[in-house]
Amino acid sequence: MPKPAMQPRPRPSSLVSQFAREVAAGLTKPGQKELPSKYLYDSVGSALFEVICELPEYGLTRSEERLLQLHAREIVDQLPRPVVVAELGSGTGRKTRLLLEALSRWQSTWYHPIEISPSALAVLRRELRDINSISIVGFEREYLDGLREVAVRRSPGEHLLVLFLGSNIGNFDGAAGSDFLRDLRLILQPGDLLLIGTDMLKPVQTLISAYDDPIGVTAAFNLNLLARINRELGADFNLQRFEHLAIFNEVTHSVEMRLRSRVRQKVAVSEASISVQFEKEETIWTESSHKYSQDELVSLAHHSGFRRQAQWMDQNWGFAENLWIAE
Ligand code: AVI
Repeated sequence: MPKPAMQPRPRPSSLVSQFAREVAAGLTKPGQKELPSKYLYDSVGSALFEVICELPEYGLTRSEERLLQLHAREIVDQLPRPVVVAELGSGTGRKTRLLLEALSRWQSTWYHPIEISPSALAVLRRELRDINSISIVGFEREYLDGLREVAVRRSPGEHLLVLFLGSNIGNFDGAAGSDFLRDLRLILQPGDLLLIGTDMLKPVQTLISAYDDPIGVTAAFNLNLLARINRELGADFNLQRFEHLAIFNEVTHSVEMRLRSRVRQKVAVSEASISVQFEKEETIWTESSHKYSQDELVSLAHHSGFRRQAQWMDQNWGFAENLWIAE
């Protein structure tokens, strides 16, 4: 496979205007107002998310790390060789390191993080560069665009392992999660693998504490989205007039983060050329975090064109690492 040093993203005409368009669409939508959760992660939001992962109430990240600490070797033993690794959304690389170190014991490996944020890619390259026999080439792309590039560049006989850790799949709303996995599967060849982390259903109070922590880090993470719109799109959200809310939706099995207006108010977003009326207690839906059951995982794999090869479960928190093979 030809190995470029770095694959920067082709710049769309204006990223700001895409942000402005999506904010305008979400805030002027009839009925429930919404903002896309991908915009939670500017540099402040990403830093706050790192803190969330350390909170005692948010067990998800530690749970997955425990699983990989315990089972990375077993996971690697299940893989065909030679294998190229692509990762959707890279995080800090702490969990990925566990897998790459196990892999590096039996082959030299190309590792391709796919990530929209150039700074996150740079951090990852720095964090993982000391692992023996691992060559890192990042792709500054949307997930599936990046994966397509990795897939076309592989050499004949090379298998692909896609990492999609951290239950990031749970942040796709409703059917979008399985649609995404089906699209992902279409990029792969039979026998390629997907290692996908999923947070499992658990008692509602545990979930609410995880998404509405007592020291307010998650609240800051959520409110930062409004602050970001102020900074980047010249809006005049008064953050004191909104509050963070985490609710469990019993129908969709998702924790929903919302921002609730404390008062009746009007907000202008100058770059989006809109002025939005909020009623007292009206909410903006900012993120859904789906929680899975075992049955659901079986049918999700099946409907997206995979077969479950293995699963490792952390019973302590309730998190599953699933290895699926493309059929
Ligand atoms: C990134 N994602 C899997 C996190 C989650 O748990 O859904 C984002 C998050 N939102 C609030 N806390 C954490």
